[in-house]
Amino acid sequence: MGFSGVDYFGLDDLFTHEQKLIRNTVRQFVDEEVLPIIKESFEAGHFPTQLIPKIAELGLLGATLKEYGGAGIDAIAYGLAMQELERGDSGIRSFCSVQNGLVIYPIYTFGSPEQKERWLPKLIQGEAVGCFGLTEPEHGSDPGAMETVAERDGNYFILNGTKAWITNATLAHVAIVWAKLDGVIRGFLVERGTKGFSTAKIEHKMSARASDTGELYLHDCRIPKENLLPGVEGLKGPLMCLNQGRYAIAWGAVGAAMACYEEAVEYAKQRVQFDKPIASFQLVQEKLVEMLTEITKAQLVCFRLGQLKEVGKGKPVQISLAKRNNVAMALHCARLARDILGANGITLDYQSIRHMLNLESVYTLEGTDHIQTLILGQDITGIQAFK
Ligand code: TGC
Ligand code: FAD
Repeated sequence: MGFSGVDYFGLDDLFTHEQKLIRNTVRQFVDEEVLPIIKESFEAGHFPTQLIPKIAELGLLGATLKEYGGAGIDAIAYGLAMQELERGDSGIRSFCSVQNGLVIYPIYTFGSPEQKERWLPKLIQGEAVGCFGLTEPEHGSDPGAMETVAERDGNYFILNGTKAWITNATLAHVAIVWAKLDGVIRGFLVERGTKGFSTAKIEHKMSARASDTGELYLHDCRIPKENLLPGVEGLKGPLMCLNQGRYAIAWGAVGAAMACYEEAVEYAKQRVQFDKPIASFQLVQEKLVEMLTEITKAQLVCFRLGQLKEVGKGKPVQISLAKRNNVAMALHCARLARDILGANGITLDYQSIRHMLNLESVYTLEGTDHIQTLILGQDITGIQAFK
């Protein structure tokens, strides 16, 4: 039987017919196409590339765009789709939300007409994959200190630097590379095959194993001057992209938590100890109540955030609150579920440990839990505590 959802507060009554249709379609895709293969992908440490055409066919790439072949769905429908994808695995949501928020979004928002024509249709149809190079080996939470540089050379730019921990790195046909030009952060489109540009997979990860994570190397990499994203200067360019990515993660984390909750409830009802299902013990019930309560609160945060985003009123600080709360919530739920499953909970025959391990990455990426905390602290007090 497929996943029937977790909806304790009747949120389904608030979703439109179209939002539910999209959610249910992605839910079915995850049940039929992701869950049967994800254990092998995770164990092998490979992103299941065979899913890319199907993800594109579902309209999940460029999903909120109305142009260039995008499906033009609303912010809540998009959030629900991310929720369902991450119910399958964080790696599937990552693939999709990086392609959308960190590649299609900056090309659409900051790109030239020629850049849009060249890349958006292919990225939306899943014929091309993109990645987003902001983090460097020595600069993660503080990307403003990046060392990657671009220099002008006639009709070209020469790029030098290294980007680390980049999702979709080795799959990507095009990388959005953020680098300093005359000391100012700018975005550049670097195409695979360009001399001086190479990528390598990061091996031995114990988290996000079904996601492609790698490094980008730029060594005297010469790109045409037309590959500069003309529409933005400064750190606000990549940070605007991160608003999109963090929004997707806030919803995705709910999906991961739902998967763990469902698994824990089913397991607790059938697992017998001391001649009783473990679900009959108060300590186990308390954990299930904690999970359901936290999932419900996170769903309400997402729903309201989605409403605000749809009318252009979602503030970056509200997105930070949702990312921070929902990822910590999901990690907590995954650990509780893993505990309820006892020893069985440490095997990949169940989902909770996979989600738990993935969520350790999600806690760090797109701005760590601390960074989201300090973004909110600054908003509350007016005092910046990063530096
Ligand atoms: P700060 O001086 O605060 O800001 C620089 C400029 O940016 C503006 N700004 C924003 N604009 C849009 N959206 C936001 N959320 C913004 N936050 C700030 C700001 O107004 C300013 O504009 P202007 O015009 O005055 O220049 O910058 P700071 O250097 O003090 O840094 C602030 C801080 C620490 C919050 C920021 O650097 C940060 O968020 N750090 C975390 C880095 C991060 O999140 N990296 C993620 C990399 S990508 C990734 O992880 C993908 S994972 C794949 C997956 O999703 O699975
Ligand atoms: P650091 O910044 O070194 O932080 C280490 C610790 O110090 C953390 O606990 C942090 O919260 C804390 N800390 C740092 N500064 C402060 C402070 N001022 N106050 C309090 N605590 C602080 N990046 C990309 O650009 N593109 C991608 O596609 C991408 N995908 C990723 C995929 C995965 C699976 C992972 C794990 C990471 C990915 N990242 C990507 C990188 C990610 O964004 C960074 O890991 C993240 O921003 C944190 O940077 P860091 O790992 O260098 O940690």
